[in-house]
This record gives sequence, structure tokens and C-alpha cells, in this order.
Amino acid sequence: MTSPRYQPAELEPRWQNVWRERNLYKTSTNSEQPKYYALSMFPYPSGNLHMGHVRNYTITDVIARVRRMQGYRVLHPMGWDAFGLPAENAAIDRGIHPARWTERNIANMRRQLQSLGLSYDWEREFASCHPEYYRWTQWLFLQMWQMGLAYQKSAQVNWDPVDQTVLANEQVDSEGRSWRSGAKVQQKLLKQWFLRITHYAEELLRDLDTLTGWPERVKTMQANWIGRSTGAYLEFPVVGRGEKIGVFTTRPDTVFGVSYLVLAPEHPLVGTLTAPAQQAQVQEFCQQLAHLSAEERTANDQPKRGVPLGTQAVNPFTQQPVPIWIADYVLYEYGTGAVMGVPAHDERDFAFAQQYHLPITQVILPPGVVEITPLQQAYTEPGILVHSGEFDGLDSLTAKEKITQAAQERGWGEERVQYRLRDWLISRQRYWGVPIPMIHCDHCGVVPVPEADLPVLLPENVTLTGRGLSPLAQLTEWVQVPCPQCGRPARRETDTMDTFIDSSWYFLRFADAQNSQAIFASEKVNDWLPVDQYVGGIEHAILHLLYSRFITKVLRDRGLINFGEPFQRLLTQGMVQGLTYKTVQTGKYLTSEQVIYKNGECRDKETNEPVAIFYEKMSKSKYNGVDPEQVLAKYGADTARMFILFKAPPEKDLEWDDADVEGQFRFLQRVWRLVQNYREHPPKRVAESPPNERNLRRVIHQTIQAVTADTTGEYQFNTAIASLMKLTNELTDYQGDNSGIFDEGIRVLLTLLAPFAPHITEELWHQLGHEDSIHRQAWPQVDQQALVVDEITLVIQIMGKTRGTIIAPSQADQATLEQLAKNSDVGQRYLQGQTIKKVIYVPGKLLNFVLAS
Ligand code: ANZ
Ligand code: ZN
Repeated sequence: MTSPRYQPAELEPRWQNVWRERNLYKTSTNSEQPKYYALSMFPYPSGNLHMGHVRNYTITDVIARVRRMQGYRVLHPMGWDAFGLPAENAAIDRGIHPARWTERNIANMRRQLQSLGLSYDWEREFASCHPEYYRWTQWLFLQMWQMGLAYQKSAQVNWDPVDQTVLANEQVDSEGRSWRSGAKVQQKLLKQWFLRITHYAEELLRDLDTLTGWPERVKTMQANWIGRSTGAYLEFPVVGRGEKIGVFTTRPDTVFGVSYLVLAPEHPLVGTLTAPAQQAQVQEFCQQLAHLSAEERTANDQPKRGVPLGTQAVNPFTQQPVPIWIADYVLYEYGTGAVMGVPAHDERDFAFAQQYHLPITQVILPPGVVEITPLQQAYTEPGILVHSGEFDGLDSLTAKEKITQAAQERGWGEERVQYRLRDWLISRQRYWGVPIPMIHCDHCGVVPVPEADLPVLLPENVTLTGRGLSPLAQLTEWVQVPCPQCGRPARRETDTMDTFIDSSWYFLRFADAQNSQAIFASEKVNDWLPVDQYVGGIEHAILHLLYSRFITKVLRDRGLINFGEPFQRLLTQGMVQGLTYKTVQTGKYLTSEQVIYKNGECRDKETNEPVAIFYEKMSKSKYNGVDPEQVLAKYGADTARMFILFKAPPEKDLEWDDADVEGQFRFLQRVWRLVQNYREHPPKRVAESPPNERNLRRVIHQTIQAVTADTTGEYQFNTAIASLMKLTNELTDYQGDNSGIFDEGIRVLLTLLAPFAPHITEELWHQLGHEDSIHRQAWPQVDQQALVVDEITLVIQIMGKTRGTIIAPSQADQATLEQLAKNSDVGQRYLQGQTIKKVIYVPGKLLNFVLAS
């Protein structure tokens, strides 16, 4: 028999074709089997897979494959998050229609996914830009409209001047820049569509506690984003007028220390409360602020700036007048857009009071302190109340309660819970998205498109300039429609939806992807969901996951599904990092070809400048990326998968290392040779299994136990692969005859390795004469018996003197042990021809032969 060489380039595409032809990964719908839903976050079809994708999908693929072999019916789908700005920008830059550009990218990425040997059920594939899908996104919007959860309002919005669109707060980074274009975001007043996510703020927060399979870090990020604060709403009457200024405070215990009130510059009362003498100054101040983002206005290191309005309000607790100001650090969007300034106990107020020489009155003393000395900085901790009238001597906690209660009784305010979470702004003035299915009629107002008229198709013929209004607004013919209610001429809504809506329900659609009559059949979604294991990047820890949780709760309340949380377990995989070269002084990124090593130092070939070498997240601009296609071409998919899984635990960052890739390739070659060797020299059969074979069998079953735990409990694919390497070594080194145990070892090795390296294992499986796919084999079961260390070492003594040892089965009775001892080397030497007077047996320890002298 000639033994073939391991050639992944030949065997991998061959098996991929077989799997496709046999529809091997079609979702089983056998309801006798328990279900398992394994999902990777579906990608934006940018055109090419990067290593981050490869890592994400490999992790989920292993999980899906293990579960399938364990007898689950597994849902493991893939689709495309296909709307979004890059397609539109490509259209503008290169004159290709977004739809064509997207289709082309999907085709290429699908091919790349298939070359990785991922076990998707392609029959459930869909793209969010297809009418068959976005029809239901529109339908979902209409449901929310009917539920009062979708509404329109004029709002100060974040305007991206480069992409010419509105951004959600979540899409603006901490420096006030667009997450996509990087441009400084401006503020604009526009009529916009919102989804009332705030209605679910409390539940979205509370239910985080039920998500025991989520990383703590992600839950903390969500909780902070929702930002629940408890405190009080207090009203301050304006002196000599009817208006009252309502403030939200988390520190009602400091109310006796109020020195002034501050309104946000956008607050509606600013106009009426500005004294004539202050008008010019106030106007100028407001104009200056219009250019700044919320983050810039509230940054702690910024000087606080403000202007007095020239009017006063009364502190209801002290009856003292306090001046009313406007200031940059008070945001209109949070709380009531007005703040009571307590400089002694709030850092920002302290800075503000110092700047404008406003009084600083301390009303909270640190516990144990009795004397008031001038403050050098705000005292922000809880303490004991002073200068607070009837509340003197109370601790902060009690005082908060008592003061709120007093305010309530006297009609000055009430207890209040405040969330940082804002309603979700979803309208975008761009083309490549889902048209919002609404019609504006001069007689009837805003009228929803009737469900029967869905989908509102995105027109194909459109001129994309990237500037000005929504491109759809220029399509007069498309815009003009009769009003569905009164029939008179009306106009379509020309905004499209934020693409985060597309991805906030796609995981439900996979359960019933081809349904053309409904968004999905409830019983199918209730059967498959929640997702058992969701895998994706930490960059989605807030937005995507929060929106998905929100929409899930909406659909539950609409009676369409019977669960409220979409993802049972969440794994956020670490970054894939590449070796990065950066010049020390000028900070320039270099390719590996642009550097040279001199005396053990790395330098820029051109300038001779020293170069720092480190690992950083792969990115084009840093020349540290590794192209998956090249790795696949050189080593094959199995090696790439093995390396990614072996190099680091899934949540940790992974440093790309060519030598380690090579190492995994060599390991697969060892497996290959082991099986070839076995085929050429099958071991002889013997009936009994001597100790070394029992040892081998123990290793086999230890491996099953370890790999099972590492692929179903805490995911530790790296240690699972280490166990498989150990088993491979044991099988390679094994010197014995029992082909039963060796057969078992080879079979177990290949089946356990199959989820990690699906191609080579399938090939070897068939070389061993099997007809069926290895991926349809049952996951090996641990034989608990095999794990037991079933041998003892027994000391042999002659007349009380230790002469040697024997290895014996632990269950053997005394007679058997005596016989074994007599037959052993020691026995032959010392017992031959002797008369044994008696035998002393210490169970499990020793046999002492007493001889007749
Ligand atoms: C008086 C006070 C005294 C406050 C004190 C703090 C300490 P969180 O925890 O974020 O909810 N605040 C309220 N609305 C604001 C707005 N629109 N813009 C800027 N700041 C605002 O914080 C609530 C606290 O932030 C409130 O409690 C208020 O200042 C301020 F010793 O009121 B505090
Ligand atoms: Zn009408």
C-alpha cells in the first residue's frame, strides 16, 4: 500500500464539495433531539474576511460541531448585515450601485467562509438588504408604531458633517467624533424618528441579573449605559413670577447648601427668565456652545463657563433667594435640564463657584469631624448634616429620605428615578437602508403604510452624491403617493432606518428564515430561541446587544414570542493582534520589509531610526494584518483553525505567530502519519490486555473527559487541543499488540479532533474504510471503568525481607496474588523448591512468605 501525503489544498475543497452535495449541515428538525442554537454575530459584507471574523466563526463552529455529535439538533446559520454607509460611499467613490457592490461582497465572503469548512446551514442564509427580509423590519416598525413605541419629534441631533447624516448618541465617541467618519459631530434641530427604548429601561437593567452566562464586563457596560440614578425632583419658584424651575438631584441631603441654580442653555425657560440687561451676553454664550458636543461640554478637565440670567429663584427649604445661571456643564438631555448648584459637595459646582465667586456653604460634615474649616475642594462623600435646620445631625442617607419626604408633603417635589438611557434615534438621511414605512398627509398627519402594501421597496434608480438631504427625497415620483387614509396626495417618509434595527431581530428570523407570510412562525422561534451560545466582538457589548434585548422584549409584549432575553450565553472573543513595527521617535508604522536588525536592534531601513516591536490589533493602517486567504493557501483551513483555537483561550487576545501556525501544521502531519502507519501495520490481536494497554485506554478516556469539558463548559479549546496532542503522542509511542484498544484510540482521536480540524479527520476516517461522514458520528463517551487506576504495586517479602515488587490487578484475591508472586522474577529466585510454611498478607500492600527452614 502506498501512503498518501497530507495535502490540504487538495483534500479540503474536495470534502467541502461532498458536504455541500450531501447537505451535511442541514438543520435537523427532529423534535426528539434537544435543541442547540449556536450563533456568530452576522457580518457586514465589507468584501473580505479578516482574522477577527475567522476567529469568531471558528469558535462557534467548534461549539456547533461538538453539540451535533452529542446528539443535539443544532441551528448554526449565517447571514449578512447588508445595509449601511460603506456601500453608499463605495457607490459615490466608484460609481457602482450599493446593491451590486453588496452582492459582490457577499459572494466573495461566502466563498471565503466555505473555504474555512464552517458547518453552516446555507438554506437559512439571508441578507438584511433583501426585500424578503426588510419587509419584516418595516412590519416590526409598524407594530412599534401601533404600540406607541415609535414616534417622531424635533430634537437636537448629532449631525455628522462628513457623512451628512444624523448619528445616535451611541455612535459618537467620547471625544465627540463620529464612530464612522471620525468627523467632529455638530448639533442640529431636526424632526426625527425615535424608538421608545426608555420604556424598557428598568427591565433591561433588572434582567441583566438573569444573564448568568454573560461576561460580567458586558453586563457592567450595559448597566452603566442605562445609568439608573435615584434621587429627588425639587421645584424652585422664580422670584416675582409664576414659573418654577424643576431640578433632578441625587443629593437632596445637600439642599440647604444650594448657592445658585443652573439651566442648560437650551432650556425652554431661558428666554423668559433672562433679564433685559443680560440678553446680549446670554445670546452670545448660547451661540458659542452650539458647536460643542455633550462630551466636550461636560469633560471634567474643561473650565466651567456660564452666564447669570439676572433673575432669582427661592430655595423652598431656606426661603433664601438664589441666582439663576446658565452653564455649559448642564445638559438639556439629562434629568430636567436644570441643576441645583451645591459647590461645597459637587466638584463641578465647586469649580464653577470659584470661577464666578459664588458662595460655598458646607452642609455635610465628614463623619467624626465637628468643626467647619474652609474647603479646599468639594466634599462629595456622605456625612452628617449641618446648617440644615430641622435636618441637622442626620446622616446623608437618612436625610435624603427625610428631605424628599418633606418636599413631597409640602408640595415642593417628589422622589425620582432617572435613567441616562435615551430613546433610540433611528432615522437616517441616507439611501442604503430600510425605508421607514410612513406617509405624511396634510390632512391626516402621519399615516402608516398599510401592512398589505409592504414592503416599501427601496427604489433602485437614485443619484448618490453624499451631500444634502436624503437621496430618496429627490425621487419625486417615489415620494408622491396617495394618502392611505383619505386618498389625497401625500408624501412618503424619505428617511431610512439605522441599520442597528436590522441586526436587532435577525437571530429570530434564522429560526424560520424563508417565511414569506409572516415575520416568523412563533412556535419555531419559541422552539429554537433563546440562542444557547452567542459569539461576537466586545465592540458590540452595548449597542447591538441592548437593542436586541429591547426588541425581544417588545415582541414578547406583542405576544409573538414567549421569552424576554435573546441570548443565554455570550462569549466575547478577544482581538487578533499582529506583530507591529513603529518608529520610536516619529511614530511611523512600518511593514516587516521596511525594517532591518542591527546588533540585535530593530531599525528603519531607510532612516536608521530605532523601531519598537509589539503586538496590536490587526489593522490595514498599521501594516500588521495577516490575510486569511494567504494562510489558507499555504497551510489549509484545518491548520488555521487549529492555530486560532490553540494559541489563546477564546476571550483573550491572540497574538499571531507564524512559528505557532507551523507548529499546528506539524501536529496535523503527525496525526496523518500515525493513521498511515496504523493502516500499513495493523497491530496483532491478543485476548487479554496487559498493563500498558490499560494505561493507554486510561489516557484515551481521560482525553474524552477533558475535551468534552473544554468544549461544552468553560470553553478552553487550547487545553482541549493540548489533550489531543498528548493522546497522539501516546498512540505514536505505543508498543503493544491489542488492536482493540489501539483501534479505539485512533477512532477517539479522530472523532474528538473532527470539530477542530474537520477536513483531515474526514479524509482519514474514510481512508480507514468508513462510508459515513465522521461529522455524523456520536461523540465518544467516557468509560468510567477505564479511568480507574486498577493496578496495585505489591511488595514481596521473603522471611520479612523485601525482595522485590509485583504489579497486580487491584481486585485480585489472595490466592491469585500468591500465584502471581510465585510466577514473578522474585518468586522464581527465592521460592523455587522451598516449602512455604505460611503467607502473611497485608491487603494492597505486601505479601510475606514464611518458609520452613
Ligand atoms: C445637586 C447635587 C449636590 C448633585 C451634590 C450632586 C452632588 P447622576 O448620578 O449622573 O444621575 N445633574 C442633574 N441633571 C444634570 C444635567 N442635566 N446636566 C448636568 N448635571 C446634572 O448625577 C445626578 C447629579 O448630576 C445631580 O445631583 C445634579 O447635581 C447633576 F453635592 O444635584 B446634583
Ligand atoms: Zn390623508
